[in-house]
Amino acid sequence: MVIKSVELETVCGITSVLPENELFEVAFAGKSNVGKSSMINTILNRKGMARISSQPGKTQTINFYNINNIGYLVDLPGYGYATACEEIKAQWGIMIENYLHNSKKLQAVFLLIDIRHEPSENDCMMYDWILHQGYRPIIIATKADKLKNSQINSHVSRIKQTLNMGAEDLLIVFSSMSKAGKDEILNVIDNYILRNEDQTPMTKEQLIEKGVLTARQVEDYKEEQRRKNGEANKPAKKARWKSVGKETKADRKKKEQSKAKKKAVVRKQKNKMKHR
Ligand SMILES: Nc1nc2c(ncn2[C@@H]2O[C@H](COP(=O)(O)OP(=O)(O)OP(=O)(O)O)[C@@H](O)[C@H]2O)c(=O)[nH]1
Ligand SMILES: [Mg+2]
Repeated sequence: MVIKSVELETVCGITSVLPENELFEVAFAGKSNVGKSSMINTILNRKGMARISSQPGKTQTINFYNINNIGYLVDLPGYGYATACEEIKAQWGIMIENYLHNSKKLQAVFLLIDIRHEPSENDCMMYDWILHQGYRPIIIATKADKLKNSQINSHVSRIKQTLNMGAEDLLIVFSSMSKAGKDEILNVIDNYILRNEDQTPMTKEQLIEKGVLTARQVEDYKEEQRRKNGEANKPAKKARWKSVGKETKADRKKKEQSKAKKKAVVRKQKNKMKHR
């Protein structure tokens, strides 16, 4: 993706109502000071677009950057900002959760982790929360320039292990200093979210075909389709019954048929015996 235009379109604070955007959204989460805003500036090629600071807690709002009028990069406030008061921290948490839970256009969530450190308890909680919301988190291991090349692999393994990542889950090593990983992030946005021909978001069918969606997202989509087709809940109910080990109508019919078959065989054998 070539960045042609960027505009900070919406800024949401604790009391703001979140926008109902028409275009797709991609969000960047991570603890305070991990380098979210720096990463957004790097991939957008704009030095001062997202405000950065060596003081944690710089981004205190949810910022929606409109790119090329095709979608939004969403800069989230960092969690775990130690010196913020508990009440503010809780409100930020609610704001982030509310956004991740309710956005209808959110297509992917990137979670940034400082490559130098083992993911914290908060990082693990965030990872699980994103999974729970039905997204497959894409990890960006930031500040790679602070490690020697020879250290990178072992730090990556530690992050994957601590977060309990699957072999197919994505992790991108990134540095806003060297710009390493920048193209990879843009490629992920291109390949996982946009159709290459016209740069519009992929349809759910295309995402399923590419294997991008989690099992839960696929189930939700199927359920939505069933509802649209007026078959609300029927197959889902069947699946639910099966999952708790209950017998469905079809199971019962099968059982009865096999009983009848067995009876017929016994009857046949008895008849044979009689005629001997
Ligand atoms: N060496 C190095 N420093 C970085 C890198 N990315 C960010 N930083 C520095 O880390 C500090 C925090 O960066 P931000 O981009 O403001 O972090 P943030 O995650 O947006 O922080 P909050 O807004 O508080 O959530 C700044 O001093 C950056 O210059 C990087 O890749 N390498
Ligand atoms: Mg920030």
